[in-house]
Amino acid sequence: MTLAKEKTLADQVRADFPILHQEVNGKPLVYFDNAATSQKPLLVINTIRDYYEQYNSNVHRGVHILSAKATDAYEATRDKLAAFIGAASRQEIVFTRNATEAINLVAYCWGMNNLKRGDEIILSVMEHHSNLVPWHFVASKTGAVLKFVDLAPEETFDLEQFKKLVSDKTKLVSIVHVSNTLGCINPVKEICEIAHKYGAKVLIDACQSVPHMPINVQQIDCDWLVASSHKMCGPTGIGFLYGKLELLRSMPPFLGGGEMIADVFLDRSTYADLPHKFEAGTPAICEAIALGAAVDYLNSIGMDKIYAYESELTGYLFEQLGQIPSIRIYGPLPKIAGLGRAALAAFTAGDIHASDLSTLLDQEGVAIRSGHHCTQPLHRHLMTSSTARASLSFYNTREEIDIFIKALKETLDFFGGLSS
Ligand code: 7TS
Repeated sequence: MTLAKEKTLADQVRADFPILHQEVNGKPLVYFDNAATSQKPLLVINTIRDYYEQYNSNVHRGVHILSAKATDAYEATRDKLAAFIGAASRQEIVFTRNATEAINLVAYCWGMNNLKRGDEIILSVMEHHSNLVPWHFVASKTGAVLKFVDLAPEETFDLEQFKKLVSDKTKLVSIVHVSNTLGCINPVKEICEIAHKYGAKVLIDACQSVPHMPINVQQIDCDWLVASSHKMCGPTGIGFLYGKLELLRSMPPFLGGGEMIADVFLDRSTYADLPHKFEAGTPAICEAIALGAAVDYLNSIGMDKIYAYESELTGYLFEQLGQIPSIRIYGPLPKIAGLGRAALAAFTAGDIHASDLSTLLDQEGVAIRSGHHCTQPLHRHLMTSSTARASLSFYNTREEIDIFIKALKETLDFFGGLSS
């Protein structure tokens, strides 16, 4: 008896992603740039079309039916997000433009108001520029001092060094959950526990974790958490900030204008309750509603299932890349990562420039990213100016990894036989 090949998760979902079914440079597209942005399923695309065709309207202001419908759908996403990340209250979810804006919101509304000369902010060397530059602003304005957690020998977050760095002077720890370059999954629960012993607040940059694994903010016990819709099957132009209720209450508004007020007089104003206090002006209504559809879509698959499938793909990717001797992958190997490893590999091959690798792979229909991936300090630390990065999602397949590896080997051979 021959058993039919079992359908993988990717086999089950690929039809939901129209963009994947095209040729690029005459070759079937292999989209391996998911850490930069994910592709969008039909449910999200149709939600956007339905909104503009059927109920485009401003929110929170009209009593007419279209406005009521738009408001309900917009606010429903807040409930969906709160449930998706395990928040205690829908008021703890603030819509922002993206994760970058969410970090800036915390930097301006909390950092600028609560930090003073000599206070310490702990970041790590693997942070995305979005989780560095806002703290540069805060440090230069308040006199707070930035401290950095290094890499452990396996190129993971050095928890032991963090334990030595944290002290009564530490007021904030702002750390990435999954590095977009190293792929390591950082021990955020432990980081929060340690930081809280010293009374420090913790912000988690969950851009690369929320789309790929189950997240529960109450279990992690972080004070804030940020993510971007466009990396989690939703549209661009919207992201969110989670913050503990009392903490958000204690923070002054970010931007002033309509939507965020209770009463306005000529010379002063009072502010709306959470979360509207932080959502000035007409928001990204359609984008928020479509983000709700993205959450529905991810839930319909199940984040456990997504994580398990992507972990299996990661194992295969590493097995295949590991057979090419000239490839140096940054970050931990999947089996020694402890907490696991995200489905991405940033790598170099001898002294071939990463952008040459990505350009030649593009000729074969394989989309990867090259550059510093907005982690320039990390690249400096690793003593390379750029890396090539293949980043996977649950709709990618082993067959696509085979195409990528074949194209990569051919590219390396083109540059002088570095494939074996
Ligand atoms: N934090 C991390 C860990 C990220 O990976 C990114 C985007 C951001 C923050 C910023 O997200 P945004 O939506 O506010 O721009 N990372 C990448 C990347 O790896 N390639 O392109 C964007």
